[in-house]
Amino acid sequence: MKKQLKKLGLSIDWEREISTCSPDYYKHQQKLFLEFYDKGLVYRKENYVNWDPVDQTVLANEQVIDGKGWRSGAQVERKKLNQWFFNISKFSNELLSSLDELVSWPNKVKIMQKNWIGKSFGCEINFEIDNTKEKINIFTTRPDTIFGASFIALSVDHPLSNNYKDDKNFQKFKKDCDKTGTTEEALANAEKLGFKTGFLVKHPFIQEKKLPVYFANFVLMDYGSGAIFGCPAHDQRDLDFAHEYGIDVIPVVKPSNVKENNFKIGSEAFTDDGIIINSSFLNGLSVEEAKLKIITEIEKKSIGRKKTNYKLRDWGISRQRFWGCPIPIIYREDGEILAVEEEELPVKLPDIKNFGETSTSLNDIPNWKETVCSKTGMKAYRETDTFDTFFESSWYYFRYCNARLDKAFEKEDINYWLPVDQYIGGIEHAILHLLYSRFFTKALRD
Ligand code: ANZ
Repeated sequence: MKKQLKKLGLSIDWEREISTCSPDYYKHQQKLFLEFYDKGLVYRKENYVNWDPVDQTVLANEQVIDGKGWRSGAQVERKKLNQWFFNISKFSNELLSSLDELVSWPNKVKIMQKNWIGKSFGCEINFEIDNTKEKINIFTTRPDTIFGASFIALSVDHPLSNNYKDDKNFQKFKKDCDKTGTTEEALANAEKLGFKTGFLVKHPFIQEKKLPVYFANFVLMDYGSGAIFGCPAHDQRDLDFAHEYGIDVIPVVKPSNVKENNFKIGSEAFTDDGIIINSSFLNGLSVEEAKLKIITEIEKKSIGRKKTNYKLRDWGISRQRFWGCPIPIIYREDGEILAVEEEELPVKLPDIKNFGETSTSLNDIPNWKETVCSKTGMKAYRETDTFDTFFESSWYYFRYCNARLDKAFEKEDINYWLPVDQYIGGIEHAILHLLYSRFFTKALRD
């Protein structure tokens, strides 16, 4: 590539050339990671991932095509793995509001980022479980449809599932759900699966009315509270589910130009704006008016409150492959998880010929993996996952400002050269590289 660029006669200052795969570059990156770790911007969590059972690796959402791995064609599964995360969601609101300052950015990119961050206004409502003191907390953006609620649906990982730990039918149901993948799109398009619990909840505004509680495959645990009230007449997923399980469909919004008696819900939910019907004190209001009124009532009754949610998830940065930048963490035999001492950086990759032909995991190299804790002399092993390579591209523009500096970068150089005048890259970077790099700048500032 370099030869070709030279032949093209491009006027490039090769003094500033960097190689992100070289320890000269990634030693700074490992240090940055440890600084983020110190400041609480990095954490480790067990989380569901897209798992390709043939290639034995995690796949990003973009690498799952129609539920199958892009390389192997294998059915992707939901699997729980311990992963390292950057706390990018801490910056959701700032990443959204400061889009306005990016006056030279293409509108298309800004809109994509806005949608990806996905700010949702709505409210939380607590539903009381019948015959117990327990409550189920749900998140909704359509509290105006509360009188059309006909069931509650929970994620299979909702805490209430503990009641079904030993139930064989529930375990089988959960296994079936694992085959659906983890993306919102996959869940929306998948066949709707439910498991009926023995619980009923009380409707907060209709006396004596009780709603059945299901576990359902289309409810995500890591959005809102992992629980919803279903209003089949006005949400397509809820409607598909209701038809599958014989649940009531109660229309509570009608188009303004159609008479109430003539309005019927068939196989399509009505999701447009309209006039509220069948809803006691909300009747006759518009959707927006009804939202405000019902939230006031909910807050008055102390059964919930206004709530803003974001779609943006934390950035999972662990990859199960040998060729990335090693994550500078050790696991000590006494169970402690420790950052590698700064003097010991960089943690380099092992130099092994033909590596990757039989295994693609550092986990298979015992003499690299096994180490000792320099403080205590106790045995330890290294983190064998490597960083997502988007980490490298999250800060190269800082490094270009002074590419031979001992430390990662210097404020003075950055203030002189940045921001970037022109960026050339495909639209596929809109919600990846171009979002991660904005997060990075803000995190480094903090
Ligand atoms: C009742 C309702 C009635 C809803 C209706 C929609 C239409 P956004 O934020 O735009 O995605 N929801 C909430 N948490 C969920 C979860 N963890 N997994 C799956 N779905 C979830 O939309 C929020 C809506 O998505 C919420 O509003 C909830 O369904 C559902 F006529 O509540 B709604």
